[in-house]
Amino acid sequence: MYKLAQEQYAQIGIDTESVLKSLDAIPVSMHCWQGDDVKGFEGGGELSGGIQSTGNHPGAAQSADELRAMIEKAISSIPGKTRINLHAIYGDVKGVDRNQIEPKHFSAWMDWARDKKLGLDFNPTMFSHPKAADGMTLSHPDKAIRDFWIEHGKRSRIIAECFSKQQEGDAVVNMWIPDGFKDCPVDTLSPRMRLEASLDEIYSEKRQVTDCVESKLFGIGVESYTVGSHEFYMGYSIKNKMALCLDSGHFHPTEVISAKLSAVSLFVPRICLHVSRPVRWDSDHVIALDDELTAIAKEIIRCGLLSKMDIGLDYFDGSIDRISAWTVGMRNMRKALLIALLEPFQTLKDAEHSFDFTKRLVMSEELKAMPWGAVWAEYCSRSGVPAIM
Ligand code: RNT
Ligand code: ZN
Repeated sequence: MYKLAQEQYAQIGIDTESVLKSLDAIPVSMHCWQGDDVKGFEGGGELSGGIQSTGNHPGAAQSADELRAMIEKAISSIPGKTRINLHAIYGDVKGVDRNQIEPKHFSAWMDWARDKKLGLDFNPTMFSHPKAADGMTLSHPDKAIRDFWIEHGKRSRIIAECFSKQQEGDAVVNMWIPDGFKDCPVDTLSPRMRLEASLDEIYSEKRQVTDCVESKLFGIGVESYTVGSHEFYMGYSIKNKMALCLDSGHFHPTEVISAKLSAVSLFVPRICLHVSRPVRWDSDHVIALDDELTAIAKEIIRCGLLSKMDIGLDYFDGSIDRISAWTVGMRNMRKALLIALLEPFQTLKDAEHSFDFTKRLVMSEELKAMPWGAVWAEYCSRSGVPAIM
C-alpha cells in the first residue's frame, strides 16, 4: 500500500520519504495533566480557576511514578519526537508550598526524561490553591498575594532552566492565570496594570527558557471578564518580544486559532500552541482529526512556521481511558501534520497567485482522497508503534 501511495504522491510532486523525515522531527509536547484530571501531587485540593475535568473513569495516576508509567505506555503508541509538558503541581511537592518549589522537587522527572531522551516543558500552577481562592493571582489587589505568585513564577523559570540545560531545545514556560470576574467589573484597567507589573517582575531575570503567555476569553465562574485577555497578551508578548500561546479553546465559539497564526507570526518571535477541542465552551475534549486540527497543521506548514512554533496539547477528559486519550490526541496531531506535509503546496500557491481559483478548488478537493493513510501506516510501522490501534 505504501509503494502505491508513494507513486501516487510522486505524480503530484510529493516525495513521501522526505515528508516522513520532516514529520518525524517535529516535536509535539504532551501535557502530563491528562493522566490525573489536573490534580497533581500536592495532596488534596479541588481543581479551581474555571477549568474542569469531568468523568470518573478508573485509573487516574495517584503518584508521579504511576504517571510516568502511564506516559511511557502512551508513548509506546505515539510516533515521532515527543516532549512532556509538566505543571508545577506534578513534582515531589507534598507539603511544599508553591512559593517554595525548587529544581530538586523535579529531579525524578529530570532523571527520567534524560533516561528516556524526552524534552521537558513547564507551567507554573496558578490555580487550585487557597491563595487563588478569590479568583485572582498575579492581578490580585493585595500585594502579598501577588508577591506569592510572583515568587512561584520566578521559581518555575529556574526549574525550567534546569530542564533546558539537560535537553535539546529550551523548555517552554507557559504562563496561564485564571484571573477574572464572574460579573461585569467596573474597573477593568487596574487588574491589567497589576498583571503587567507582576509579569515584568517575573521576567526581570534572564533565563534560558522560552517564556510564553497564554490568553483566555472566559472560564466557569469567570464569564464576564478575564484579566489576561487575547489583546492583553498579544500586546504583552509583542512589547516584550516573547512567545504567545494560543489555546484552541480560548476564543469565541466560531473563532479559530488556525485563522490567527499567519498574522500573529509577523509580530511575535515565537508561537506556542495549546491544541485542544472546545465543544460549545472551553471543554478540553481530546483532539479529534477534524477540520480545525487539519487547518492548524496546514497553516503551520504552508506559512513555513515550524521553526518558530512550539506545538503542545492541552485537554483533559476523565470519562475515558486516560492513556488512550493521550495516544488518540497525539496521533491525531501528527496525522494532521502529515496531511499538511503531503500537500503540493507550491502548485496550489502558484494557482492562487495567478488567480486560477478553479484549479485551487479542484486540487484542494481531489487531495482529500489521496492515500495519506497508507503513508501513516508506513510511518507507524517504521517508528515501531502500531499502525492501527
Ligand atoms: C486553562 C488553560 C491552561 C490549562 C493548563 C492546565 O484554560 O488552557 O493552559 O489548561 O495549564
Ligand atoms: Zn491551555
